[in-house]
Amino acid sequence: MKAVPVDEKLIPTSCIHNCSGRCFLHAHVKDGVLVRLSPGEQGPEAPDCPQTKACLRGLAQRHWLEHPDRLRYPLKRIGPRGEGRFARISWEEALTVIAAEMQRIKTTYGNSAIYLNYGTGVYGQISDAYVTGDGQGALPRFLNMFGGYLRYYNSYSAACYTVAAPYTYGTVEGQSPADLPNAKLIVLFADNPAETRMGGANTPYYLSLARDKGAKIIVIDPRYSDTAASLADEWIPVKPTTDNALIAALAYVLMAEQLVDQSFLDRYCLGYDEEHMPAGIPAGNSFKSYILGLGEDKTAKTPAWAEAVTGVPQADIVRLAREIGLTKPCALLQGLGWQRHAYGEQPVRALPVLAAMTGNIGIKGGGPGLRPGGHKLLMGWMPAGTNAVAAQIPCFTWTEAIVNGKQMTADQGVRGVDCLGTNIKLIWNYASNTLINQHADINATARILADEKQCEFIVVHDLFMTPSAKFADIVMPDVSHFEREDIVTFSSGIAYAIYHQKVSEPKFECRSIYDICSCLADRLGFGPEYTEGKSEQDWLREFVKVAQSHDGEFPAFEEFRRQGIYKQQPDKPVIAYEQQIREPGAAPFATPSGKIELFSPRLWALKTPEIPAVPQYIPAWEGPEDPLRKRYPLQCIGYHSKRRVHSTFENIALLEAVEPHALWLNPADASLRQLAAGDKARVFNDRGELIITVRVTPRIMPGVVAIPQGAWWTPDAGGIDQRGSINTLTKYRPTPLAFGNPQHTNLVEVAKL
Ligand SMILES: Nc1nc2c(c(=O)[nH]1)N[C@H]1C(S)=C(S)[C@@H](COP(=O)(O)OP(=O)(O)OC[C@H]3O[C@@H](n4cnc5c(=O)[nH]c(N)nc54)[C@H](O)[C@@H]3O)O[C@H]1N2
Ligand SMILES: Nc1nc2c(c(=O)[nH]1)N[C@H]1C(S)=C(S)[C@@H](COP(=O)(O)OP(=O)(O)OC[C@H]3O[C@@H](n4cnc5c(=O)[nH]c(N)nc54)[C@H](O)[C@@H]3O)O[C@H]1N2
Ligand SMILES: [Mo]
Repeated sequence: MKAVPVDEKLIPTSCIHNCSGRCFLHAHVKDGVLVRLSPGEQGPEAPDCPQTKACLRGLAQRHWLEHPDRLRYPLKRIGPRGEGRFARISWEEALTVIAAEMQRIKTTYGNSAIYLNYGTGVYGQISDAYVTGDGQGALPRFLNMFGGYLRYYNSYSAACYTVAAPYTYGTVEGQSPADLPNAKLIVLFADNPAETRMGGANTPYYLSLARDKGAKIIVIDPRYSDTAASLADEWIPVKPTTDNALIAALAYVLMAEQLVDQSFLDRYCLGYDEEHMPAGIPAGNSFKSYILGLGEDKTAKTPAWAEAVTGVPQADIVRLAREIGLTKPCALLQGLGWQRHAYGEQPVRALPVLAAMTGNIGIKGGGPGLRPGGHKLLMGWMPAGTNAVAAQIPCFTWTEAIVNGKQMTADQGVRGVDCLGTNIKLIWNYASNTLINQHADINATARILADEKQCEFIVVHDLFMTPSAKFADIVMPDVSHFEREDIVTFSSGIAYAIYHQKVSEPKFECRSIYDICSCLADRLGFGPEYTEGKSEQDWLREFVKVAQSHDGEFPAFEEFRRQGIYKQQPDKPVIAYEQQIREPGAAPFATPSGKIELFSPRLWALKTPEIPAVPQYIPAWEGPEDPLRKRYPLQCIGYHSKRRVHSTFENIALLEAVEPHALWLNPADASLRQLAAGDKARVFNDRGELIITVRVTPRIMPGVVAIPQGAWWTPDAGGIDQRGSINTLTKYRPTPLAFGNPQHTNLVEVAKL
């Protein structure tokens, strides 16, 4: 046990934010006050059962819990919506208004007009903000009992990934990160785990073990990311949105130099070459024909062709292809950065082709060219029952559903009904800054939200007066997870559950989501059904019983609560699609053909040029080939930085001191604009303008700039964002198949302020 002063109590707690981490922490509490956080004790570090590795953000959370700006009381809007003027009200008044508005909107427009917005600020079996799977937790339970609500599907994280990858494999299976040390070569495309899969996800840990064992690591990214800087042997910069051209040329070289595992392709894949196409498809449509220029575009995807598109020198492309073709096993990993683009579906399906061409699928040290996966721990949830509203929209399209929901159909991604039939009239925005800050095209969104005739009622439940909270009609102050109990689980190389005890008493008049939903349920006439007379801890006891029923070693409730963490130590790492490769007859892939569909008949049937049946390079709007570059010559990408979790922790000054928010700009682009490090610059396009400090660095390729996503939009009187929120510049244009968010595809100009 840790040595602590006698007057300090150690209480198990966690980090429950959306960083792909979920770390176990100890709260050091003195006289009821949190004095510091330290990494929770978890026994020795071991590759088959690694520790969750708390980061600076997690350890700095005292500054967040005790922040002077914490919301204290319920508030109601007193000025025009979005202006940010509020008056304190009582909970009585807040709950009365919310209940009345819910009733009014239900009666006037029906339950489908009530939208629970995407949010990821809180994870937990009771208080989860992100509506996953069948949509469980306290808030969905409440809304279902009220008659249902309009749900979203997809995420802002991985829309293209989760929609496109199953067209190739039928399912989405990732290889355990614990298997990475078996690889001889690891190539990361648009993947920055050193910043985005730290903590419990542990990918940097396994990458460093792999490197220690002699594996070569290559990073493909327009930025020399922290992953490239800290873990890689080589960095290959590529122009954003052009990875498909790079992969096509890699495939071309593999073909030209006979580095292709033809027997793997013949045995397991559909549509690699003309000999393995489904019946009825005209010649020239296989992947190989596309690469060799025998298809419709009559363009061979040679390294010279790809150099012009991607900016990667042809010699580097040839060398990389040889390395991938000759080094086995090779793990090809994709991040989510390249699918948050105009045609984000395309790279997702392209990397698996390389994995198949090199026979790396289903083997140790290799992998399917997807993202890391692993084990899952089953835990009970606060049951939500069923949602009487069948309609679902892609989470990115909610602004469209405010304006044009009545007409939205499958063409706009609507599922469950033929036509949505109503516009969104009420938004419940819980633990989310996606109402404005994290959604695309902030200025357009602000105009939509400001119109009270469109969306008639907005409630925000948060800890701070975020840019989103400023658009609320009623703001409710939440307790943080340090002020309530819950269980949070995480799946990665290992699966684990953390019990976070209450560390300090709720501040001011802050109330949890369960508390609020219970009070509202009372007012709306289903209080007893909602709570079943149970406290939060009563529910948690039930959830643990579920975990115990799946895992005989799961500890008793009291022990789990006292310990704070339970880890399932896996027997062995998951090797994705191992069975399908070992027993092809007995275990087909879950695609219609049972094969790995490099050519997808289902996509072919869509007959949409923007959704080809084999993954292709499609020049992006606002990509390097868009004529708009004459006016806005720089590609502006976002990325998820270690500084924040999205917009959460934006207000912790200590973290800002560690990594100040800044625009990455190559020295060549800086000197063209007479900009020096530390200067303030304007970044703008037709959608908006922001002011940001410039970081002049060769860590970003010329022609590309980067802004870490998540800074809080802070418009001045003229609408110019003074802080540098990248969504001031991003575009609302859903991707063609997944209706995903292309928030990394933007053209801008930068100028000295
Ligand atoms: N341009 C651009 N935009 C992006 C992205 C990008 O890469 N580029 N990434 C997208 C992705 S992948 C995602 S997942 C989304 C994330 O977007 P969001 O899910 O909106 O995540 P956050 O911005 O962290 O907002 C979480 C909110 O929860 C609040 N919160 C934290 N703890 C609590 C709590 O205990 N109770 C309550 N009630 N509130 C709490 C925080 O104060 C914050 O306002 O952003 C997307 N937006
Ligand atoms: N510290 C921290 N960790 C996080 C989060 C956070 O906010 N903060 N958010 C979590 C969440 S919800 C998510 S979804 C994940 C996302 O995590 P990631 O999958 O890592 O996503 P990004 O940071 O958007 O992009 C990864 C990399 O892709 C690069 N990139 C952008 N465009 C392109 C391109 O066209 N081609 C190539 N080759 N590279 C490109 C970017 O420069 C970046 O380095 O991170 C999670 N982890
Ligand atoms: Mo995400």
